[in-house]
Amino acid sequence: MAQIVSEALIGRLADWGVDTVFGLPGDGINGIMEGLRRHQDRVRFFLVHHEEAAAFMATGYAKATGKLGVCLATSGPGGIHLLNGLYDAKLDHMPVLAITGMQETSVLGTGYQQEVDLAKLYQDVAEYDQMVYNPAQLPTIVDNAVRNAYARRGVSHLTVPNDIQVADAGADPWQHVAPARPPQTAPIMLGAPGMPREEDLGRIADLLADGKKIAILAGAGARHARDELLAVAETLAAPIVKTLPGKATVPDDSPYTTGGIGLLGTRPSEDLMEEIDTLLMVGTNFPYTKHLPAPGKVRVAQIEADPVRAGARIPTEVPVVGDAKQSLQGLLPLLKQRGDTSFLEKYQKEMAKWRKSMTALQDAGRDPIAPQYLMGVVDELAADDAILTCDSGTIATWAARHWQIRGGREFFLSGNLATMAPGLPYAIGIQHAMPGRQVIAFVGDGGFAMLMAEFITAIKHKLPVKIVINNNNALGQILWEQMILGYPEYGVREPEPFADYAAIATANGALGIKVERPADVRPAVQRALSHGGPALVDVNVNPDEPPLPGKVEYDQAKKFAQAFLKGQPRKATIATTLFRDKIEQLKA
Ligand SMILES: Cc1ncc(C[n+]2csc(CCOP(=O)(O)OP(=O)(O)O)c2C)c(N)n1
Ligand SMILES: [Mg+2]
Repeated sequence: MAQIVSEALIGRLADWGVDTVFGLPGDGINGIMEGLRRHQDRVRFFLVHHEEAAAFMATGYAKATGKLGVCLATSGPGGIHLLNGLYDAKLDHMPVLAITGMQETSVLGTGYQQEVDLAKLYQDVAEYDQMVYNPAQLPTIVDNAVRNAYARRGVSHLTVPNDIQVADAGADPWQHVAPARPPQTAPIMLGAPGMPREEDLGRIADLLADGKKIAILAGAGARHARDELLAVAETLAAPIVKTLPGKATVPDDSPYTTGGIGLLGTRPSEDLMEEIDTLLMVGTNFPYTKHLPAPGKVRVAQIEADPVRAGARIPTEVPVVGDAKQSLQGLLPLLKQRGDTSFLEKYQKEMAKWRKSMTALQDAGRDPIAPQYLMGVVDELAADDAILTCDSGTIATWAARHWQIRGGREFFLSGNLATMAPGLPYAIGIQHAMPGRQVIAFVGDGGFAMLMAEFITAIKHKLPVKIVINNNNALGQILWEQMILGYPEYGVREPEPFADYAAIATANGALGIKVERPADVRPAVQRALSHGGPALVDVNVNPDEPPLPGKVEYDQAKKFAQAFLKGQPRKATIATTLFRDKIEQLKA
């Protein structure tokens, strides 16, 4: 049997080490499906229910493994569905390849059924965006797409017309007019060197030597540099602040961290940012600049892998281009050990207080169930190397504060796109890549409902993911945002009764548990975590529990009060919850 183009395409992906393609077939990719069928011993086709989820799975897979994630969708609607997941990859700098189908070349431009110019549509999302016009472009075009995704840490897109998909591989139908041979490359690439220039490291060391009150801000780009971060923090006696995507950089109980930053961060981190004179940023492009020191107030050094982003966020005296781990390794011998640890100790004391006040909110006695308690129970019962995925919403605040990184634990969410719904598909993509790990998705009812068919995907693929739904019957995050803006909430609560998502699990042969009473939370989570297959715990929580910032500004409190005056519904229950939170924290 002669090799077809799609076979060459999939074979080349296998040569690059691709083992899985997440996708959903259609008449625009039947040829590519045949390529996958012929290579099924090398590359697994992973069937999903929605292409958006396929793109999230590929992104989650890339986030957890560091390897290229690949997703596949048909022409027109399928390609359109991929986009949100692809933007998640783009904004969080993950190597992902999207393959789409295209109408056959003879009808292009005629308004044929499902004709959407996907190369044009993907122009903004993709670093490398190419239609295949001629079988002779293969497999070089695959090499270029993969190399671009890795090197530029982003999305590559290949769209292949139907007729080309099934053409003979290597066919070259036209007369050549260019002074070039048909392209031929190899499936190899070498990443950029990670060690910065000696003199750049020296400049950071000098800047840090002058600092009296130093903080380190660590992001997702420093996830592989835990030992080095801790060693630098110890040497400088400087606390480490973590961005949310960088939560797993160092353990939450480390004496060297003040935890998160921003709206869902900790109060000590906020205070620290106000007090420091020197900031060392490592592997982060933290976008919420209001939570960083005002421009000119501190001296800044930044270690960043991408020259485009080094020094791009706040005025930076010493931008250094390099890999976080290697750069810190190179920097360490240049640093002098600090004798005076009083600054660090001050924040260690603040953190001890903060931790107590957070634990106080994990109150088992609250009815309705406190979301902090739910997250606290998951945290307590999960394995030391569990992977938690999360959605955008109040859940991100509960996870940021009550999911503790320890041991080999990991944490993944949509950091920069902050989209709803990736938690479940991330968990599936990651569980597929790491069958031995405990993978838990902590998601909102809103985010879960968007892509809930993928729980059926997990059941069908026999993936033992654990889903915990923080069901507040609302788009909770937005409710609080509206109030902080000074307006009463509008259009953010679902009509009662609360939906029963556990029933979907049970009806399809998985473990599903609906929890409505505080006393049932612990046994339910315990049962789900020890269950051998996929499990879903759907917990009705208090819909009136506000995710307050670590440090409430006067203006925020004023706006909150204004919303109350303008007719905020459920004022009484919200006020009671707030009051109880305060009392618990004071008692602690
Ligand atoms: C695709 C998408 N639509 C809308 C938003 C705006 N948004 C952010 S969080 C949120 C609420 C999410 O609700 P849910 O998943 O139930 O979580 P909760 O905040 O209630 O914990 C919304 C609507 C978004 N980030 N992404
Ligand atoms: Mg909700």
